[in-house]
Amino acid sequence: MTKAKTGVLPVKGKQAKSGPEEITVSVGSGGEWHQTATGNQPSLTTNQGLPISDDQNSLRANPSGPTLLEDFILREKITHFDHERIPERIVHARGTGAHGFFELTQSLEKYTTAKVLTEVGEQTPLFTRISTVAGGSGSADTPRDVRGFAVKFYTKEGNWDLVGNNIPVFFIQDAIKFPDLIHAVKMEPDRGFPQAATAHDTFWDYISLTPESMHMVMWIMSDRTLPRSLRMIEGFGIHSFRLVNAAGESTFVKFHWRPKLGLQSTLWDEAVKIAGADPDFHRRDLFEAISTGDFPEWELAVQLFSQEEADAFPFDHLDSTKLIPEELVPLHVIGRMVLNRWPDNFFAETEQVAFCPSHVVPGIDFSNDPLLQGRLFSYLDTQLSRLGSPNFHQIPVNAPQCPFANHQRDGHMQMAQPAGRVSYEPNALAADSPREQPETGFYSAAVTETGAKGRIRAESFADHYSQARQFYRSQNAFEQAHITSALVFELSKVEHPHIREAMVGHLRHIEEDLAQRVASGLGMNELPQAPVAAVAVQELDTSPALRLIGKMKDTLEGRAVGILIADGSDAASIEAVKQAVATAGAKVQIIAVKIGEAKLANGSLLTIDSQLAGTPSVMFDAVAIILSSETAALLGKEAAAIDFVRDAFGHLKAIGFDKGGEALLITAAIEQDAGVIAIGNLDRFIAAAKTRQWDREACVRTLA
Ligand code: HDE
Repeated sequence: MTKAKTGVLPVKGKQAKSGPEEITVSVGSGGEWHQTATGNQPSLTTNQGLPISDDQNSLRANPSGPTLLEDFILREKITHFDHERIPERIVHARGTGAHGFFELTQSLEKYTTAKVLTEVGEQTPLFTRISTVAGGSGSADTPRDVRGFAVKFYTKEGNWDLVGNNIPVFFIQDAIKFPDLIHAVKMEPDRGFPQAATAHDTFWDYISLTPESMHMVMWIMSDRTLPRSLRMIEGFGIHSFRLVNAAGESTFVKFHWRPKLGLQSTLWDEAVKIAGADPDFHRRDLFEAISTGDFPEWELAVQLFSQEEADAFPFDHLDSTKLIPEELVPLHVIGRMVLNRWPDNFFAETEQVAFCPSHVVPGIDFSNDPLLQGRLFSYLDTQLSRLGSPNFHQIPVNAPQCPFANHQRDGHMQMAQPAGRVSYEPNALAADSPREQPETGFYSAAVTETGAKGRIRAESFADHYSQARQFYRSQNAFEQAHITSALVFELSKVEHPHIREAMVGHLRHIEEDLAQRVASGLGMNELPQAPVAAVAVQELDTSPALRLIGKMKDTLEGRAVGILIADGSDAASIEAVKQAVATAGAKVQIIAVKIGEAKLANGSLLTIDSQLAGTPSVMFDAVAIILSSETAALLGKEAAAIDFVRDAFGHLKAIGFDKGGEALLITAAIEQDAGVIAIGNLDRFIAAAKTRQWDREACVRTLA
């Protein structure tokens, strides 16, 4: 390399704090930049440790000649790059995760020997990954979809993986149906679309022929599948598990995660627009919350019940399409989870983390739920194919944080180097080799199994509509309208009329009015025939705990408010809104047509956080419009500004305004209802910002 020039580059921003103050840069004869190691910087090397003199130019026969095969440095670098990807997860490919801890506040000693559930005050490290189900790893964060909620506890007695979802029930009752369900929801195989969407023929064809999925269908058509933030979703272990105590007695348990910030969802139109404005909306939100020290937190709660109590339930708790209403078996909060550390490396941790429901600890055991039983096989198998080695437990994010030892040896990518000649047991040659622990080791609950073997679906699994009805009837009028409209939207995308008709037929068993509204939304003249139900639909008591709106908290904590301003805006008004929002625990962003600085009416300069064209109001929970009358007139001609306020209005958000802001609202034909508030009345604005203006909905869109 001929060095034409050598100089020193100042390093700007964040990097400068942790990294070197200056980087030495030399410019090669071809104009490319070289960064050369100084005394305290590490050498760039190959994977074999060979120092590299030039990482910008491959080895060529002469300045304009061919590249030589001999260039082992080029080949090593490119070969590694070619193998950078591993197979993405078959389901739940799109996800994000973080480290944190679980702290037990209530001992379950009466029920289990598991230390993680008995040692009050202990903090157990954990890694949590939250995902969508249907889309590929590059899909957007906000499609209508179930969210996976998987937690790996690194306990003193081995890893415990609680691999759940944000919905407490599932589509199917038996694991053997899972590949068909997933094939139906994923991209259609002949055309390769739609990505991350249930609104297509194969999904609804399968669902219409799978009545057991009707309860789950009610949940996925609700706004639960449109979360505002991953910090604002619940998590459920879904299946019944068993806790086993020191006397060997077992108790059934269901696990629930409840977000400290309460539940929040977006509206469908909003979720669709967020996907365009910021496909990483949820991932970014989690990253920003953790990196600014606003650590997401959930309570862990359990429902505990005996076999005798289960026998009296009007459903079978081993059926994953059923839930146990909180009103029937109350929730006991036993601890909290805090996510407080973002991974160093997305691939190494979030991508390579391998959850398996079969990872349990002594004192936790499985139930006979046939869906869970199938999962006990599936996850280990999928990790072998995804991570390519039976040694995937050695990857740091997967490795237990307690000592582990056995006689399993070798295999692809073995990282451990066990010494000695003994790799079997029993043995009398190595006194220090690992041995069984009859007292404290894992044991299964001693359950007696009787009955004839066969491919059988229990009769107690036959009721497919009662809990679907219970869920629908438990929702308020707004929630019911969203479910109904979601069904109309989804089925309107289905090309085959017989699938639409079959679905509306099922809905008749859930609620005649629901079926009627969906049929009318789909332009059907007559209600189709309902299919024969295997058993009569039961009238179960409604369960207010199943409502989403009921679980929203009256708070702005963890959320965001956007203030649209321009040159000439009033500094005091902006400051007052900023203060009030910050006091309420939310973030503020200042938006203007251009980034840089705005010159306010009093001559002061204000830094703009985001450009209007790239920051629609879907990014915020509420907005304030603070403008001079001149800039309001200019913005009235700006499509992005009109969309900003119209969308905020259409998405039922609070809108604060000053005199100039009001002029923009008038241009955008925004009616001043109870949620459109002069910012002179800041308390009212903040109170309205905490919620949605549900009553406005009837004025802005036609729901089914
Ligand atoms: Fe999964 N599921 N699943 N699943 N699942 C996977 O494992 C499977 C089910 C869930 O963030 C896969 O590592 C079968 C229910 C989550 O890494 C795979 C059945 C629930 C995640 C698999 C189910 C879940 C997965 C794909 C029917 C809620 C993401 C990649 C019996 C309780 C975990 C992988 C992560 C991932 C199989 C049903 C939750 C293929 C066979 C019910 C949160 O093994």
